[in-house]
Formats: sequence, C-alpha cells, structure tokens
Amino acid sequence: MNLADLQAAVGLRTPIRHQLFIDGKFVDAESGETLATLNPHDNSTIADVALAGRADVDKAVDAARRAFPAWSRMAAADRGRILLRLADLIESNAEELARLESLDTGHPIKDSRALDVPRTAACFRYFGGMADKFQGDVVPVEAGFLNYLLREPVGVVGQVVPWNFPLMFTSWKMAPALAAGNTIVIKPAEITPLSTLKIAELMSEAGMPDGVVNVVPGLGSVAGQVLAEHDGVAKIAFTGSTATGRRIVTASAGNLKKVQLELGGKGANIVFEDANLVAAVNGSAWAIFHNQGQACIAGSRLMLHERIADAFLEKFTALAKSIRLGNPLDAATEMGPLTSAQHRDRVLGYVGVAREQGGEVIAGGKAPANPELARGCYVEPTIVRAKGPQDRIAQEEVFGPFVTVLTFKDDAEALAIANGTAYGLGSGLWTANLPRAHRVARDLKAGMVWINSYKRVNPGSPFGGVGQSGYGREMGFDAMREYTQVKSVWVNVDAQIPPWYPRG
Ligand code: TAP
Repeated sequence: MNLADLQAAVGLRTPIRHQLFIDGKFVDAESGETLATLNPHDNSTIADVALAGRADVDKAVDAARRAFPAWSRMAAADRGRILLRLADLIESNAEELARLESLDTGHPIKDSRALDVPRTAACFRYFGGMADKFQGDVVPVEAGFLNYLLREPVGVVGQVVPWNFPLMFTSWKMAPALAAGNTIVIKPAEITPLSTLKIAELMSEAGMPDGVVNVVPGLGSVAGQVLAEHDGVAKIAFTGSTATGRRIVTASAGNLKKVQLELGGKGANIVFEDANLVAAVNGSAWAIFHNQGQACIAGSRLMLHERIADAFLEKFTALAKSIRLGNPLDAATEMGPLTSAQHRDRVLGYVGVAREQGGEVIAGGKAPANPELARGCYVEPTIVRAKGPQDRIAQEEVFGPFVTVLTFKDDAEALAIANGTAYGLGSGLWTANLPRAHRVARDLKAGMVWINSYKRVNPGSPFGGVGQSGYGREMGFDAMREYTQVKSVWVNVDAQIPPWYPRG
C-alpha cells in the first residue's frame, strides 16, 4: 500500500512525515538512505524514513548552533508562548497523533488517546508556563558586594529517545530544554520516528524559529553515537538501556559534555498482607501490562507477602488472562503488540531463561494463538514464579508483559529483595499501615515510590533513578536545573579599592 492510501486507511488527515527535520525544513538524508518503519501489528511497512548519517547530524548541530544566540536571548515569556501554542496544537491534532503513535509503536489507541497525547500536551504546557518563572538567585555575601546567580542555557543539546514512549518522551526531553533557552538535535529510535517528526511539524506551526529544533532519525550506532561524541553539542540527554547509557558516557568524554541518563529498571511492586487486594491486583496488573510492559518503571518484580500470595495470584492470573489483545487501532484493545519482532523474540527468550532456572510459568509465556495476530509482535501477558531473587528473571530487565513473582515473609526481607538489584528507578508498595508505608518508602533504593498506586507521572514531579538506572531528573524544577548552568556574578557595589597592594 502506498503512503497516501495507508494514511487514508488508518484515518490520518495529514501526511506522514518521513524526512529529517533540519533548520526548519523536511529534507532527505545526504546519503539518500532510508529505513522502513514497520507496523508491529502485522510487520507491514508504514513508511521509508530518511536515515541520518554523520553529515546530517553535522548539519543539524550547525543549524542548532546558529539558532542558539537568538533563542537563548529571546524573552523567556515569548519562548514559553511558543510552547503553550504547541500544547494547544497537540490537543487540536490529538486524534492524528494518537493514531500515528499507535500505528508506529503498537500502543492500544485507548492508551494513546487517554495517556500519551494528553501527557505530551501537559508537558509542553507545564514547561511553557515555567519558562518565565524559573529564576536565578542572590547570595548574601560580604558587605559591599552583590553576588547574583544566572541560570543560563547550556547550548546545543543532543537528545536520544527510545521506542517505548516516543511521543511522550519527546516532550519530556524537548520541553524543559527549550523553555530554558537551549536549542536541540533529537534522535528518535529508528523503529519509531513518526510522532517526533509530527511534533517538529507542529513546532513550526506554533512559530518555533528555524534551527531551534532538529530531528534526525537514524541508527543509534551512527546518528546517536555521532551526537554523543559531537564537539558542537554541550549536553547529551539519553533514555534507553543501561548498556547504551555507558556507551554514551564514553562517547561524551571528548568535549566533557554534560550527560543526563534515564536508564533501565527492575521495579519492585510490594504487596503487604494488609493491602486492599482488589486495588493491589488491579494496580499491579497496570504496573506491568500497560504498554505491553515496555516501560522502564514497569512493576516487573511482583513481591507478595507469603500469607496472601496464593489468594493474590489467583485473582491476578484471572485478570491477566482476561486482558484483550488485538490491533492497536481497535478501541476495544487492552494490549497491543510489542514494538518490534526483534524485541518480541528477546522477551520470549526470557521464558526459556526462566524455565532453565526452575521458574514456573503461571500464565502466558508464548505468542497468542489467535491467527489474526500471527503476523504481529504479540506476547501473552506472562506471569512467572521465580525460584529466588537472584534468578536472571528477577535481576534483568525483560521489558515486556512479563512479571516475575517473588514472595517474602516480613518487611526486612521485602526491603532486602527490593533493593537487591543494580537498578533503582520506580517501585511501589501496597499496605493499609501508614507508618509502614512511609518507612518502606524511605528505605527503598529508588528514584520514585508509589504508595497504594503505581506508575503515576506528572510534569511537575521529578522522574529519574539511582544506581544503574542513571542520573539526573526529568520534569519539574529539577529538569530546568538539568538544562541550565549557574553563572555567579560578583559586583563591587561600593566601588572598593582592593586592599592587597596598598601604595598610597
Ligand atoms: P537502546 O539501544 O538503549 O536504544 C535506545 C535509544 O538509544 C534508541 O534511540 C537507539 O537508537 C539509541 N542508541 C543505540 N545505540 C546508541 C549509541 N551507541 N549512541 C547513541 N544512541 C544509541 O535500547 P534497545 O536496544 O532498543 O532495547 C534494549 C533494551 O533496553 C530493552 O529491552 C530495555 O530493557 C531497555 N530499554 C529501556 C528503555 C528505558 S525507558 N529506560 C527504553 C528502551 C529500551 P536506535 O534504536 O535507532 O538504534
């Protein structure tokens, strides 16, 4: 099917953008190379997308450098106004964006409509409002001197976005960086570039000056690597795997650029014996099965107090088996395909790993039998009881609809298991005991803790991890700090003559 027919077939009113976006224009790659982005529902080609190489990244960085002086000196309120207009445009193009995201990633359309698109608009709106409210400081120093602190943008920022939430993560990366006065070169994942390119188009419509935002879809090992190494880039912000995060740190060393990393996780979701079981079962299913488990904060280690484990698992398994898998563009679908065939195979590979280590597959563990889904990247909701907390399935990030069940006997053991991985991103706990809730939240090694809930995010609330989950925070005032650097200015207000060499 050609692109125009496909657009009509999936109900898109506007063209699918499939070129690089550099200096305010959609252009082909210098090499003319393209890479097909696929619909994970049936692995059919959606579009051949321009593939950025070194020359294209150089051009994009150059455009961003040229745009930086005017953008960084523009009145902050005017920068904010453009982001606020963009938020409005995202809302008026909501259905278009939701369909595009579902087509390219496999997100169920009801999630794209209810979560991805509104959260993207909310993020741009929050930072649009923040632009003229994030201010410097005055330090009370010695008499006769004024010391003030400027929060200045760092310059050209390279941003690398993964494939699991491309639209939303584009906003998390772009919005604070732009509000703070930086210019951007962003590389979406090669398998999900379409929604980021659409945002670039809407940016122009919102009045974004040319060169402030540049989008370079391309291979991570080429375009991503060049961006991370680039001497013209002052900061690199990355979301993705811990292994690639390490490569980014090494690549950044040449010009000692700032680095911000949001990496993997192995979220502990702890259910104590006094929890409201109905809420905990429902919330724990959401924690792991939303977005097919492809979330760094997924509650992928389900830790159950041994007294309630059997009752909990009975309800949880019944719920998991009832989740409706199907075409992401069908409004009744509750779980779509994984985002690529390669990733589906990786996730299914962990079922073998689990069995080898004595794990018990309680539900799923395979592709669905439904022949309508046979060409797609589907995996059934999978529940596996591990033999122990050191098993690979209890330590490594599977990043799929695959939850590892562990049990514990008391709070101390729960904390020891929860804190017993290299990661420290999101975690949750379910209990009716208030002191216990706060005590455990305090003692968890994590960047985020949800009490009697899971996976809440908000543009005002800092998001990020500790340990191998990375460093730096997205969202909130912390994100503005990440995208600025402090300049300390000293003023000799009393015009004092320095006393060091008194010569009369
Ligand atoms: P990654 O390799 O980390 O990919 C994430 C992003 O980094 C993509 O845009 C990728 O580009 C880019 N990239 C790859 N190599 C790079 C390099 N040398 N320099 C700069 N950028 C580079 O993840 P993956 O291989 O797709 O997935 C593997 C595992 O990573 C998953 O199973 C999951 O465990 C984890 N993961 C975590 C997250 C989050 S939210 N923390 C997101 C995705 C994956 P291309 O895709 O275009 O190559």
